[in-house]
Amino acid sequence: MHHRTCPFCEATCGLEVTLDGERVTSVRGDREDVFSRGFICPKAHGLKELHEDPDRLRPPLVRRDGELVEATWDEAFAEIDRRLSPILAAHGRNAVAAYVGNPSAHNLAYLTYGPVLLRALGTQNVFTASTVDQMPKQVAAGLMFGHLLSVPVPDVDRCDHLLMLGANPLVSNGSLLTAPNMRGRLRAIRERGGKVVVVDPRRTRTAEEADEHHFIRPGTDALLLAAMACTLVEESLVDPGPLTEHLEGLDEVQELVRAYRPEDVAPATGVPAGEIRRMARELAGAERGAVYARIGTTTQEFGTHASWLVDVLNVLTGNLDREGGAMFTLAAAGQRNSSGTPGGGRGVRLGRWQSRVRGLGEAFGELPVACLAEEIDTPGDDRVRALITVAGNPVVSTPNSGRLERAMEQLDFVLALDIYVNETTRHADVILPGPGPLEKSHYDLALYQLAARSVANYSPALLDHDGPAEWEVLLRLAGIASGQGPDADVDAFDRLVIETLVGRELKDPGSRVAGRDPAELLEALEPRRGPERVLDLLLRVGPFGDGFGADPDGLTLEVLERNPHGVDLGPHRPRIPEVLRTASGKIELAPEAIVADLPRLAASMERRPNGEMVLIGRRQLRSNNSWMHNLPALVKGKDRCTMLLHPDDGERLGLADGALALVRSSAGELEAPVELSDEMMPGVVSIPHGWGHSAPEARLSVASEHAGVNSNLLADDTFVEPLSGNAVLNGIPVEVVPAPDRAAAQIA
Ligand SMILES: Nc1nc2c(c(=O)[nH]1)N[C@H]1C(S)=C(S)[C@@H](COP(=O)(O)OP(=O)(O)OC[C@H]3O[C@@H](n4cnc5c(=O)[nH]c(N)nc54)[C@H](O)[C@@H]3O)O[C@H]1N2
Ligand SMILES: Nc1nc2c(c(=O)[nH]1)N[C@H]1C(S)=C(S)[C@@H](COP(=O)(O)OP(=O)(O)OC[C@H]3O[C@@H](n4cnc5c(=O)[nH]c(N)nc54)[C@H](O)[C@@H]3O)O[C@H]1N2
Ligand code: SF4
Ligand SMILES: [Mo]
Repeated sequence: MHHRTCPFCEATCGLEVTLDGERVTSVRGDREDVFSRGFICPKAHGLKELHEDPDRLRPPLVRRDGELVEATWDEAFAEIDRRLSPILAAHGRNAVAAYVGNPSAHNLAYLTYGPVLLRALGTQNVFTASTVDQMPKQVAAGLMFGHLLSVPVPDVDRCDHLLMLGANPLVSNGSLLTAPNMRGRLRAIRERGGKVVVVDPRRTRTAEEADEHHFIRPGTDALLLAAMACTLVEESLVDPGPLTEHLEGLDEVQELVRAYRPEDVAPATGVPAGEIRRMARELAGAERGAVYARIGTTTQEFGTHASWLVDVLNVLTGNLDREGGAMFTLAAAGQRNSSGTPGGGRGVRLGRWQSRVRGLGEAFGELPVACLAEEIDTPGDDRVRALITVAGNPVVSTPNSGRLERAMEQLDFVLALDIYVNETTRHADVILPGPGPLEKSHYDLALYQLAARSVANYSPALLDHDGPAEWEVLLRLAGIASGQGPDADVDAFDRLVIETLVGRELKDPGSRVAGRDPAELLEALEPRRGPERVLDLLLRVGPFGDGFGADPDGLTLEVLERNPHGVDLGPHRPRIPEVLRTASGKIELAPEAIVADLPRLAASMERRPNGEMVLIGRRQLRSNNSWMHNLPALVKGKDRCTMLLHPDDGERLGLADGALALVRSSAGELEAPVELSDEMMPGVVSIPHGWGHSAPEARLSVASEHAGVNSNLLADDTFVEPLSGNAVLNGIPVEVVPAPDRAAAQIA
């Protein structure tokens, strides 16, 4: 019996895995896990199938005579050096783009050593899944609190009023909110007399579980939230309490939101004014309330405004940074918003460079992925000629997939760090697979920074991996990228990495080990190597750590090794003002960049539904973005890639249940089977993302049997949210008609 953390989503559930040799005989929830207490979802069983999947790559693949064929690791690295180095030499660093995908955020090796590769590449063309996801929230948090990871999370276990917009945690299992078993946690709110309110254009499972659900027109959350804030101001319900002395711009923000009266936003949002006012009053009246919003509010036209207003409401109602409200987390390791001097800083700087073609601004070291295709297919000396993907499937996951698909053909070299030949990696010249899920260690370095409590749980690798570890692969690639050839001395490189991290820590005036002797710390970390050595360092200098001897009872990696069910470090405590890193040392309630873009939001108040349909996405319990559809247990049953539509719309558009619809947008078109359901708001259709597995040459024997269509053929790469560069994936105007009848067309 082995205990480990599930690596598939943000919930970090504890699993109990039994093995018979190399074979997995069972996967169950770990009842003793300090955080998940036995909860799991159906994807946990995917662990067994992923471990066993014959399509999962083991040795590297290298393209020879047009075919991807198996190669040794040394051959693969030699090929990368042969192909990549000349491109860097002839065309410069920006000729190589990197795309880092979602599983990287769940991968200890990628989190710790991925940045080493990116630094060695030295390219400004860094793209990640963040700009098809949460970037607006990070921009808003950065501007308000001074750090991109100062994203408040709802204190779900202590709040008595939770307002959720654009989130479906009963299916997604929570996002920017690590909290396993959200169904149980939401029920507990209701059982203690509290209230759960959901705002979503679809009556989701989460909405069904709530006390109250409001349909909203996609893309109008910022208007709704502003109108709630307006209500607080008009009805003298603003009460930030002890936060007041830490606020900058309180008067200004109150003045600004007055322009969004509930009566004026109601027609655009579809939420009646009386309901908006009541929602505001109830939030203000709650003892411990929190507003929480997720991807439906970030992957849309006013994502940064919505993200900002969520926390404006949390502040105006006095719920930010208080127990049961929206709180700042404190993770055991690598808490990114805790370095530097507490209580102030330099704030964030956005737009330090621009994308070549469209001039979109950088945010936190990356460019909007909506630009990737045009950076490749727009001629110019400095165009992108090579692409490295790290656990990402941009051909399915990013907007205007059709264009990116064609652009991939124009690349001189593609390297993929991936475990499948799929829609993206089929274009690769070299694929470097990683170990299977049981062949590597796990620690949720990123997600614990967004958890509902402070928790730490480490899982060692259970089985040996035939090949180099992921961190060694990254260091060898970093060696190639920095011109040292394919055979970098990994040990020496790793030594440099840890020395750099130790050095940086010792120089940080806020660090617990500031000024200590580096040799002493390095000695104490022996004999660990790689991510384990980095993790041990981060734990020990972290807020619960042993401080390298300062607190003998504190955390070290060894303590976690002795506690396979994890260590619970307690609920959150208020962190203001210490957590702030803004130049003013205050919470910036009216950041200049956001305020400057308000006229765009105000203008949207005049919009009215005009009979045009809009497209949104949806997540499904047995999917995980684009890549778990090759696991039989997760795709069995009837096909799920359907277009949901309200029956009244079906009747109006001549679409019966099960009929095939043709859906067109400014970017492309596709056909999908119709599923009529009154869970949809009239005027809105929903197609899940992550499908479309019919690409030639992909090696997905199971997924190709349940191919579905790729909804991102409809997302327009030119439709981005201006403040963050995030793609608009929800609220896409579409035309929906019955698909032409092919049989009839053939006869005629
Ligand atoms: N229309 C629409 N589009 C969306 C979204 C939406 O809601 N609607 N959601 C967006 C969001 S939130 C996200 S996060 C993105 C996700 O976008 P991506 O990160 O680009 O896509 P994934 O589907 O997560 O693909 C993960 C890739 O990693 C590989 N992989 C899995 N495990 C491992 C591993 O252990 N090692 C390695 N090396 N590779 C591995 C898989 O084979 C796959 O190729 O999609 C976005 N796209
Ligand atoms: N089973 C499963 N779990 C997952 C994933 C998965 O693919 N499958 N993906 C993981 C990833 S990468 C992420 S980022 C998280 C995301 O986690 P969540 O944000 O909880 O994701 P969704 O389930 O897509 O919920 C988004 C909701 O927003 C609604 N929505 C769409 N447009 C709007 C709008 O304009 N306004 C409002 N108010 N609502 C809108 C949709 O109807 C949907 O119910 O999930 C993670 N967990
Ligand atoms: S909810 Fe997420 S972490 Fe938990 S078992 Fe399911 S996929 Fe794994
Ligand atoms: Mo995501």
